[in-house]
Amino acid sequence: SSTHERTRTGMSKTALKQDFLDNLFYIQGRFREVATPHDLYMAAAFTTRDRLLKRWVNSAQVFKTSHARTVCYLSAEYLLGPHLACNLVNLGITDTARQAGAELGLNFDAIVEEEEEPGLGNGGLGRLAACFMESLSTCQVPAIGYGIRYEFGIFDQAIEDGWQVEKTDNWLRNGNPWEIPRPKICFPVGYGGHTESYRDEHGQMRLRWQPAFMINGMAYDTPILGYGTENVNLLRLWKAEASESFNFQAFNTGDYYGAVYSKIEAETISKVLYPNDEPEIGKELRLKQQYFFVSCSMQDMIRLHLNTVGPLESFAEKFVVQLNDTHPALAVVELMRLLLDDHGLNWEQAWDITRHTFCYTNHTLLPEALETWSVALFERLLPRHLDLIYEINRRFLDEVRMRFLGDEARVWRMSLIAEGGERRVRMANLAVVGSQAVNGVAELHSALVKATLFKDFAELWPERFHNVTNGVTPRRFMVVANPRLSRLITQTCGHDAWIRDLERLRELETHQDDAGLHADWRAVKLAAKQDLATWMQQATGIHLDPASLFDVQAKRFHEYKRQHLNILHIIRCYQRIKQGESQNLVPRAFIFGGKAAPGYFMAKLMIKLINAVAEVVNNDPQVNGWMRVAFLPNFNVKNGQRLYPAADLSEQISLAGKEASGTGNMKFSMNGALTIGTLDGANVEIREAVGAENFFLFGLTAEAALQQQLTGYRPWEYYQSDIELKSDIDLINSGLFSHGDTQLFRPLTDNLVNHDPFMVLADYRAYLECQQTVSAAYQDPERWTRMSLLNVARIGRFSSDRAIREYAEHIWKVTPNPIEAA
Ligand code: 26M
Repeated sequence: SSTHERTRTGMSKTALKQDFLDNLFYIQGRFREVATPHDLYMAAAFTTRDRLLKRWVNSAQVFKTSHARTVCYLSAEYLLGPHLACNLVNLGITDTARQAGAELGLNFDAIVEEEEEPGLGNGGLGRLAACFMESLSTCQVPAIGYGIRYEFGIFDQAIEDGWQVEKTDNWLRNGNPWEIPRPKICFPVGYGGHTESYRDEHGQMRLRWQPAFMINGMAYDTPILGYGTENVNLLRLWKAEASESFNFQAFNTGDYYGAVYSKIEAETISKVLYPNDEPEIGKELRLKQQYFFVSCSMQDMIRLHLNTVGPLESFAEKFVVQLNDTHPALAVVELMRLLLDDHGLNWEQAWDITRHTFCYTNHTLLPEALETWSVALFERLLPRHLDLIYEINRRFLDEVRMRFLGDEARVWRMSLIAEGGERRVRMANLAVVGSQAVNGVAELHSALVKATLFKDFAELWPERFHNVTNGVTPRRFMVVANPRLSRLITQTCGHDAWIRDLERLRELETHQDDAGLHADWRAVKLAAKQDLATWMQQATGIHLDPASLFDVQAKRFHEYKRQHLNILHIIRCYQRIKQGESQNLVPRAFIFGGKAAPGYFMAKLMIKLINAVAEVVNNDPQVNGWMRVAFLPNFNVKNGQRLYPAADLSEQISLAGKEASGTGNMKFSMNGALTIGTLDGANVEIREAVGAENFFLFGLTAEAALQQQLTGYRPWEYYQSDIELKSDIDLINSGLFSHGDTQLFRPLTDNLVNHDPFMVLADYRAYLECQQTVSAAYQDPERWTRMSLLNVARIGRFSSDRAIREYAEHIWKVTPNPIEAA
């Protein structure tokens, strides 16, 4: 009861109301009558944060004394999305907070809507890190997430004249109530300079690095609470700052303005997130960023270890470090440097610890996406690390030579340094050599990792390779994004245990033919579509009919994801309707969302084409009863949460073998969308889980695609022989969608006809035919509803809780560490 509750931590409605008003007054300096929507949001956020902090301090105290083995997740990206609604769900006080708000005369949804999301990631890889942090806490695994506190996250996308325009994401402008600055948790990070030898106190010759300049990394901590647990883990993001002593005294005596300039220069290191699919940009600053956060994180772990456990010999028992792609792979070298140069261990000791500390996840096989750094850049920026890489490589290649006598071609392929042409450091090889476990993110992807990218390594160390299929958190993507569906599921199952144990959704199967449930299920979907239509109308002015089939493709723009295959189908529908062949169609709303890397011309042209086709289609009264095309601007976590619940059909149409996993596919399916997809990434496993009869499959297999590429793929033959395909491409070239400009989309159409690296034309016919089976299925609402219901009932495996449990058991060897309420 409220009278016994302490202020700031009480969970009753009375306590929430009182503390909300207190926070409004003492933190925002406002009272109800003059508070802005932002003031109200801040007061709600602080009221929620207070409850988190109590659990956090409690968790920290327990972990400190229990010496629990701790997972450190190293990721250059965390695409967190808004915190408030998810934290309320995980605290279990959403309804109480809503009532408290109502009694204060506040609009709860408007307050939640006010939050500006931290978009510190590009797409799948960054969002996966965020889902994993939430599931680590839910699964009660002690963990720290380390990353960069970018001042500007992923750009905001505006659409002007159909083109993508990038706007800076100034997410910190109004303050961030979820982070706690830790000015005293601060580490020096060096760059440049040279390596020198010296004699230590025992007369031993040793090496050390004399950097040319130093900066500091300061910690900003965000608490991450699990669902229905008392466990709170830590997300620790580093901000770059000038190191005062270095710049102001040693170098810039008397040069005040020079000192200020070097301060600005230091701070640029954590200034902005880079797009991951930009061909060649800001190379040097990106390497500086990677080293910056890796160095701070490893120093922090060593500090924690010395403060709690003690001797560094046991470092790998206390910590296991997961490398989220190769962006943090320098951590392998940095830990070696710290152990050797700063803590006096010998090579064998240091390498043994290092090798047992790291694990590495690969997220893509695309050759253009594999990170390499020129040796020259490395030498200039990180000379000591380059020396260490050479020594790691020398010892490693000796091992290869011993195993495969006389196979010098293999040695070349496996070397950490690519030779011939400009010499480059291969970060993926470094990550594999420095890790005890390597994993792909879906079964197909993990198999391809072993068979192609890391074939030589899998032959040398077969036991090192694993699969852990990705997952997503049902708290954000079901409970928060789709409260209506969540309520219906809870009602139908008679419990809400599915939220923590997603396999229990299977209990819905017993109701698969329940007509009442079917009607409710359709009503829930319709309401979500109405919400999206309302939002779309005000965001774009485009009217969507909630009765039509919502056909959605939302993901980063990339040729391999084949948004242009989807556009060709739209153009085909348009032509069929114009020609009076609408008999097999159903009314559809084609909805797109996604950002293109600012320097990726072809991806930006795809966005322009969608908007160009939309303009013609949406203004043609002859087809408007049948189709609409809409581009939802600025697809991010928040907008994703509007989109997933409203989708009937989820487009997962990448060329087989190219999408490592995909996670949007899981989010759509969890919300009752059916998938049209290729046998790529996690689609394969989703189809197995939900049943082939509840999944619209089309297209080449990864094997067939590879085979056809090897024997010579000739896209123009498809173009010449399929008259509908030819007419769709010709219609683009006719200028119909570009006010008569016949050249605008030429780079795209020429590429398709002449090169088509992702085999759009090879899969065109199969895709159209599959879309016809979709339309037919949609015309039978009972059947469609049953399929939708079975998708949800059988999607439990794709919870990120399951993924985290697999990492914990097979890769990290950690066990849950439940925290008791304080
Ligand atoms: C780089 C340069 C030019 C073109 C493309 C790239 C590029 C492509 C992919 C760079 C990085 C890429 O991968 C990073 C990434 O985000 N991978 C995604 O990781 C998700 C989580 O595991 C998976 O679900 C996605 O399938 C995978 O694409």
